[in-house]
Amino acid sequence: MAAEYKVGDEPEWTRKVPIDYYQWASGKTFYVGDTLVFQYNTAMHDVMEVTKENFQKCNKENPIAVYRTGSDKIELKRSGLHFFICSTLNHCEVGQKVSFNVDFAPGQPRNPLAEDLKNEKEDEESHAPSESPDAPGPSNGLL
Ligand SMILES: [Cu+2]
Repeated sequence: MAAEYKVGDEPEWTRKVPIDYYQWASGKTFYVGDTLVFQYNTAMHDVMEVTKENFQKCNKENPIAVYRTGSDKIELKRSGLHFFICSTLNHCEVGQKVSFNVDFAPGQPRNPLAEDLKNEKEDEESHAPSESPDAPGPSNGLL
């Protein structure tokens, strides 16, 4: 089952409480399909997904995505590293930032999005002549 995580385990995504977001994330395993919940006062904070480089520098230019509802539910749709910061003033610099790795759950399709693309591609290809996968390849006789 996909899990839902309130980021930092605190009521709010904030810089006020000395929350160590690194510590929070390092004790968990995140899987594709899990959801992160960021709750915060929109006058004070927001959520930006950024690249690793921008995460390290607290660079707010060219974010991957920006969330501003104050109650953001972000589904983790891809595996690999994810980086989130608050773009307000110096909040990122004082520690309002979180990064973590996202894995595939055991038995989970390696990449649901890739599967969708693959299926679409196969649909297209089924209309065109293609090599039969059952046709013996040139090296089959040697194996
Ligand atoms: Cu903030």
